[in-house]
Amino acid sequence: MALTAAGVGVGVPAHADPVEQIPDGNFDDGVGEWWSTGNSPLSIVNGEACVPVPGGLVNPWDSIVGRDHLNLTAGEDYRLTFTAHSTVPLKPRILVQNATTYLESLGARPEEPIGATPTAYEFFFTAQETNPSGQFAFQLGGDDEDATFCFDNVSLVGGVVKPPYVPDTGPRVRVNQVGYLPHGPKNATLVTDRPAGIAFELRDAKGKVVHRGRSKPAGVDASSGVATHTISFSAYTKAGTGFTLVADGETSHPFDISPAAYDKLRADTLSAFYPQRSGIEIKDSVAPGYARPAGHVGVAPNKGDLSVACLPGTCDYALDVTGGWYDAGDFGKYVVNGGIAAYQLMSAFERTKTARSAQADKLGDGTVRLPERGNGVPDILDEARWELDFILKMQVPDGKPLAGMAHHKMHDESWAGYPMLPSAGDKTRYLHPPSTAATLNLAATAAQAARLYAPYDKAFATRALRAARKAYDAALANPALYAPGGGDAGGGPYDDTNVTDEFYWAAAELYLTTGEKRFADAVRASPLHAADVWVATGFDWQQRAQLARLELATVPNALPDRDRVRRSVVDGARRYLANVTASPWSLAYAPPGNAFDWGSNGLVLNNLQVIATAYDLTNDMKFRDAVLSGMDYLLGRNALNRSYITGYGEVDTHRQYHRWFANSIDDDLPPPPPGSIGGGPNSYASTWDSTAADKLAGCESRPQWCSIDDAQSYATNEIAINWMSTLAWAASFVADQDNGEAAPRANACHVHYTALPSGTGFVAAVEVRNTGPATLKGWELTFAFVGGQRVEAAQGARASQAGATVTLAGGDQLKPGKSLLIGLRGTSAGGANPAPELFRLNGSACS
Ligand code: 9MR
Repeated sequence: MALTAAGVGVGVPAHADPVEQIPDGNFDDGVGEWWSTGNSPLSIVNGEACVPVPGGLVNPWDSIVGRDHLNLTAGEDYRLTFTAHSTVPLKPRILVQNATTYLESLGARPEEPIGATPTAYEFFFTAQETNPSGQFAFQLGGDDEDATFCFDNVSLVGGVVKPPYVPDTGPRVRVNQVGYLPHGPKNATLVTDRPAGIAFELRDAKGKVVHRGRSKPAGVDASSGVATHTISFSAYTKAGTGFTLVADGETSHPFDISPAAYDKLRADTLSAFYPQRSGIEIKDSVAPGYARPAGHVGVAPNKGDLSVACLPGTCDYALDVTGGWYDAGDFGKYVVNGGIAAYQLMSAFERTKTARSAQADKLGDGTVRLPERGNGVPDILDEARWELDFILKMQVPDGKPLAGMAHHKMHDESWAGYPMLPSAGDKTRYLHPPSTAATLNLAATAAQAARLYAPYDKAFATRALRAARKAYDAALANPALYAPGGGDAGGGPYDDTNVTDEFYWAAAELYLTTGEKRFADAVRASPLHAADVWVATGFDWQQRAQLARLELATVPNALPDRDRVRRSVVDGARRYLANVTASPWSLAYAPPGNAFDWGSNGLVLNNLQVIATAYDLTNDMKFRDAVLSGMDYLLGRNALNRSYITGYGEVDTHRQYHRWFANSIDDDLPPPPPGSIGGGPNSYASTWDSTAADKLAGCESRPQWCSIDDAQSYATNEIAINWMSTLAWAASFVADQDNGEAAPRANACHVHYTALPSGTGFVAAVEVRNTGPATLKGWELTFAFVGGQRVEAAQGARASQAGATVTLAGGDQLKPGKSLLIGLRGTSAGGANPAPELFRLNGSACS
């Protein structure tokens, strides 16, 4: 097994006399037993060994310098140390292996390239066999440029056990390393076991103290296992960059106080989906640095996805299932996880129609780096469409057994190599049998899509709704087809044996889109409709009842018990808010038994979505503040002092587990795109992946420590679409909060909207009252339709419509206390035609 550890630690001697295996490693007496390939002649320069490394070599082993005759003992622990530098940055392979069979006891690369500054390196490993013909080697080939590589003080000592992994957690003052909104909450955490509060200072970029206060002791919380104080500096509201907090002799990482703290994050997280796409060439012009050939479009060595057969013996057809997003760092595509991710992007968009603080223009066309930019469709919908088209392709065709159901997933027959570009995958891929859960994911997301895409692509909306209905009926006819659990070869199981929640969610989406009694009845008959769904574990790909509640609460509809539904969301949000308040880290997640699940970062964010929705429903600032504080945890205010979002924060996570963003393993590959997020702390990690087993064993008692920024740790550090989608939702919400000032109260106007069916369309009366103190000279009323409605004509206003958004304008004065009546004639897309609930008069929200 190869273990890497760059940088120098202190070995713990296990035997009195560690035996030096490389006595000629300091080159005091010349080259000794060292040898090198003919193209890299070894010479001694200033007491060091140096070799020229020609540029343009194909393989690492095309230039080697090494030493044979190491005497290794199986099972014994060794420490390898050396110093090295190079005229051109190089990441050589560092090997201790059998000189004949090449069985590796150590196979490592330095984490960062070896550059001009002589640097000390240290690696620990366990010998894989007893053999007197062990070999140490640097394999140096592969760079484009000629280099000179020099090294010295090579030592290989047996009987030295690797010291335990201790992450570098930096200063004990922990902040949101990205920033705080000027008028938002500003909290930090000080790691200290001092019994009483102590003084802290906020310093500006020049080091000047701009604010002072005292910390509050907060005890030892279960998630971190460390003693903390909390620090609040919300009273300071001036914008600036490069602030630091100083307390207990420690200075925090720098951060900003800025109204724009989250604008870039909103665009980056959404732009990170494009390089995750299957079935399309990724263009450098769209995503600089991420160009790669299309994956899985039938070009060798790929085998797929144009005609993918079922697992042998499970069906007699093959489907074109090209497109969609790869699930994570693997090449699999799974309907249930695609479903929650597509839902979350569509929900972030739909929120612009219903939430007062939402900024629709920030999610419009031209806001995200993707190839469809400029096509007149909001970019976030273009991105979600990439997945929706794939999900629809997973539906069993008419005339086949289980027609209308959705195949659970498709993936390679065994795990692909790591790292690897999608276009290089050479495994056979199979469709796995249909499942009720996947089918209901198709029904729910296709129904949601039908109403959201109707203003932009009627044909797609119609097709999506037809597929959704067919899927829902197929699921009713096959209500208990469960995907098998357990370790599948080549893909994750995403198994789920309770689909009552998926039924509830699918019925809710179908009801919201169609308004049909059948679906309203199904919603109200669901045992989950009145149940307490706000479990401490939070919602995820397996638990969806919460999505039904969030949707029924926020998307305009005529459900008789809608008020109760809304109250239930607020009740749930109170619970997650209580987590934020109780945690010295403002952590929104407090799972039962302190057991952090796989992808806890996603669960933190899902809980923040619930809290944010309560803010949208109530305008109660305590919910909004909890979301903003809740983001602190992900951006560095945590036990590891590390931001989980790539490219954000002083110390960010950037070595996530991912096959084609694995720059830390292969520098021909890019790092994860900015705005990426991996799973994060996972209490069970050390029983899953070997990096976690090696470095994180025992972390369960303080789960915030169960995470490592290592490209081998899939259990704690893998990027996945469902964690990206929840970050996208939350990033959009927090970016909407601008400088953090309380939203103006919606008391300047009141709108009453009533619609009646008429012929193939509807007529509506819109009464607008100016309830503010000022006379409006010229007015403009805007609102968005939930479905495919279109205004055909208006009386009493000039009407125009872009996408779903309607603008009604007039030149008359509108005096305080006076009303206007506008008549509308419109066409509905044939679905639900609920009254819009969010109106803005001259830009301000009405009540
Ligand atoms: O996030 C998933 C987690 O909830 C499951 O327990 C685990 C096992 O089914 O799988 C996780 O998802 C992985 C999926 O199975 C395969 N693609 C990568 C996903 C993230 O690690």
